[in-house]
Amino acid sequence: MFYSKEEFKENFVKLLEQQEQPASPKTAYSILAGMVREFVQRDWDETTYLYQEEQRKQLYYFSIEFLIGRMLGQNLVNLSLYEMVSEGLDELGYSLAELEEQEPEPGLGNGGLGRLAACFMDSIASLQMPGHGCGIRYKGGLFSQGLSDGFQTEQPTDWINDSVGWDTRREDLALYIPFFGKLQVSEEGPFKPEHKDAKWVKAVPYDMPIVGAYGNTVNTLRLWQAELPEQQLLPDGDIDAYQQQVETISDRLYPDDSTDEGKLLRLKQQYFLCSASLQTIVKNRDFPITVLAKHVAIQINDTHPALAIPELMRILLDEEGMPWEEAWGITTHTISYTNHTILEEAMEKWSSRMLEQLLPRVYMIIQEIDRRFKEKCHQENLEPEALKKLAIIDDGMVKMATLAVVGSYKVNGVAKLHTDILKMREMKELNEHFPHKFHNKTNGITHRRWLMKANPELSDLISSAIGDEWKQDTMKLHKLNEFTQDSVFLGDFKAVKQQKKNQLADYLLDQQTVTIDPESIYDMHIKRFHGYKRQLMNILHIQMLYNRIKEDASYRPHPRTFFFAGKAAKSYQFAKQVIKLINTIAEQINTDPVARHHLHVVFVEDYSVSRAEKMFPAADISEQISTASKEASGTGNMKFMMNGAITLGTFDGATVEIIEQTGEDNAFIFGLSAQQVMQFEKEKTYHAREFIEKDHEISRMVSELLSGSLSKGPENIDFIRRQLIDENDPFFVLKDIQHYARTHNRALAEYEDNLAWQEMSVVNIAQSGIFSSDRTIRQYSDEVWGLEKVHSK
Ligand code: DL6
Repeated sequence: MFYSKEEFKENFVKLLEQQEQPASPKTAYSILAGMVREFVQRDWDETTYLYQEEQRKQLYYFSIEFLIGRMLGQNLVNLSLYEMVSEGLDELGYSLAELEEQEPEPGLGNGGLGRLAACFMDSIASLQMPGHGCGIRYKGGLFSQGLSDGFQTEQPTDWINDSVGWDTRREDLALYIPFFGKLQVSEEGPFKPEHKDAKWVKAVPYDMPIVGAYGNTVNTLRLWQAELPEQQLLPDGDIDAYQQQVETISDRLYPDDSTDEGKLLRLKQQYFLCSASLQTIVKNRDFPITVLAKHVAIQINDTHPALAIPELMRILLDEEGMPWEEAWGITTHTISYTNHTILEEAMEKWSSRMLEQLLPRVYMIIQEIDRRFKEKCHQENLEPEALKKLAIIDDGMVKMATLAVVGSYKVNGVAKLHTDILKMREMKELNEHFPHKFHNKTNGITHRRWLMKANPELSDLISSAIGDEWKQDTMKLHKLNEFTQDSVFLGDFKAVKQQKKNQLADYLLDQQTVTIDPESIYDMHIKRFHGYKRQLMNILHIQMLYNRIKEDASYRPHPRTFFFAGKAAKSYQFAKQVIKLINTIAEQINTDPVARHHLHVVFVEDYSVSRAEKMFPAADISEQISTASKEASGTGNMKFMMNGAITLGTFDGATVEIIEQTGEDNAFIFGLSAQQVMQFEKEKTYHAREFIEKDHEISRMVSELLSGSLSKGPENIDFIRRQLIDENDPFFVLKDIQHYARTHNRALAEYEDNLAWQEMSVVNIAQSGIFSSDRTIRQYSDEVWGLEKVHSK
């Protein structure tokens, strides 16, 4: 333990001296992380004890992803120890920033949904609420991305072997999960199916402390690891092969599910998470099972943990011996569901055959849920089309979103527009059937990581102007509105922004040997690669700018650096080709003797939480250019806003609400509205070819693209060609690109007026408080979970 700088230094040095000399930064990191881990242990034990003592309702957040990022720095911030430790280390000749870089980063998520789960964990603990995460301890997180000749490369990661161990193995809490086998039902006595010849997997929990700020609450993130069970549960045959099969369950995040084998593994992961987490909740309770819903709330983060519904039913029916109606009542008062996407391809469906083979009893329960629900719907005299939509099992497939809605007491979308689309289109029939289930909870981000930790310079500046209260209540950031005309404050803000831009330039010089002009406008498009996120439109627009510079000697715009960062899913060829296209266009522009003074394209490799922390604070422009109606919410948009970047985007997802906060004068909005997109989709009246034929600039750029000259070979753009031409440009790139170009021009002109730009930035920060995940969590707690704050001291 350490309560002062001197005490910290003394302890640190003592531990350091026990190591080989000179101690490497890695060793120094491990020592420091170990000290912090020990520091939080007492509060963690106390929080756990208090939860048991006070018998308060507990939330369990089930998520297949938790993109938590590095822990050391964030824990120090939340413990209010960051500055003290940083100074202490400085005095000992170490740099805290350098030690933080030694921490292996657990990539236990792909993007938005996983990072949201991590922000929620931070907010729940910081609001001193009893809420815990349940996930999987993937040995290899998301692949690490590299570039080879402009193509994405993928290398496996291994954060566990390299880690200091923030998590603790809890062998005492291990459980067993059955897969495959068959059901045996005895002819006599009550219906009681027995699961025979199952293949057993041992689930071992690893608990990670989630350190809340401002108090002493330390909640738990429980990550399950799959292991070989003990002798008596082993199947006959080759044990080594079985061990390998078992361990693959927690081996990789999101196995490639383009094959049946991949699908089966993914389904195993989902059941493994749900069964292990539910078994622990039920087993370790100290209240009668009949009042489960009073003591426990379970939030399922998208449909990946939707098997929690039939699994809880199984436990209540088979293990607790309850009648169906009672079990159903408890289940549907305990579980609630968040939807994160309306994209057809992301709506999970599992083959009935596969489910039945892998989880015979669970499938039987799903069939019964479906049968009973169909029976109810039939009584409503609905049209056959509506009945089909309401079916859980349809055409040999189980629709997980429908199962999730039917089995939950509340269902939410993640931004107002997204929830409206769910209610009015994607889940219209379900919403009509359950009019009180659907509600909106606009996402949020933890300002403790995305502002206080990522941008201490800006945090200090804000506090110097309006005091510190905003850290506990981000709505207090509103007070910054009084400073939007204050030239001294605006000047200070500009200096901070410049500092962050310089830091990023230094970092990228060091990491990727790219030289960036810190005086240029930093324009950033950082997120997963996907057709609807329209990285393609961005790079094609850049090519149009390049053409203009080459053709028009009077066109010499203010220097801009266009940053791209993000990963493409391994099997998503279109997205991978967009990455290649960006890199070849970048090469052409960055080496052009004239253009390179005005445009610079940088692809930041291996986007991760820690890289994001360096990028958001340095941005001037936040690219939020998804096809309207397609982005459920977005959370990068909020991270940019909180750091004073100006949104250049479409009216989509939570960007709509960002603009509601800032006003259109403090953002740059363009493009089709969600209504228009949906209209075009319905009426099929959009014809991309017209834009190619009629617009000279588009025509030129598209023929360059299709010739393969921008991508070093036509074979490198065949998926892009297919989407843009054969599939008639489903994301309206060519429809929106000219409006996008004009909007960029507007932004550029505005940037020339320095003061006006700083003013817009400050308005953005001042209005960003509502996007703290603390607000989101309060809303979930008040309107869905019913948690109470627990004072841990
Ligand atoms: O809700 C978090 C995040 C949203 O901000 C993004 O708009 C959305 O794309 C993302 N969804 C996923 C996809 N997962 N599934 N299914 O990450 O969720």
